[in-house]
Amino acid sequence: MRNHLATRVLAVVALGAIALTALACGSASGSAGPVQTNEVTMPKSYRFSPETIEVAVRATVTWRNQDNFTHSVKLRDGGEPDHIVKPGESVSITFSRPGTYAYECSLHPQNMRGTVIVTDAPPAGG
Ligand SMILES: [Cu+2]
Repeated sequence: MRNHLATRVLAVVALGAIALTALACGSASGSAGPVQTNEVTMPKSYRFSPETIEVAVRATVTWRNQDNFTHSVKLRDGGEPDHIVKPGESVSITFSRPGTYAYECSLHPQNMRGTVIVTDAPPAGG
C-alpha cells in the first residue's frame, strides 16, 4: 500500500492592501501665497520666513537673522549690493518701484531663496 500524499499548494495571491491616503483637510502651509508683511526672519535651518511676501510700493522690508550663522540678502536683479546679516542683526531695504524681486542668501543660495512682491497699490487703511 502506498499512501500518496498529494499536497496541494494553493497559491494565495495576496493583494497588497492599497493604502488610500485620506485627503487630509488643511494641509501644512508650505509654499502658499504671498504673506502681507514687511518683516522676514531667518530662523534656524537656513531659510527665509515667510518665503514670499507682498508689500506696497515704498515699503521698507526688514530681514532679521535669528539663526546661528551669517546670512545675506541679495536681490537677484543686481539692483542692490549684497547685504550681509550676522546672527542677531537685521537689514532693511526700501522698495521704491513696483515689481517682483527674487532674492537669495549669497552664502547659501541653494537653500535660502525668497521673493518680495511690491505692488502699486496704496497701503491698506492708508
Ligand atoms: Cu544663508
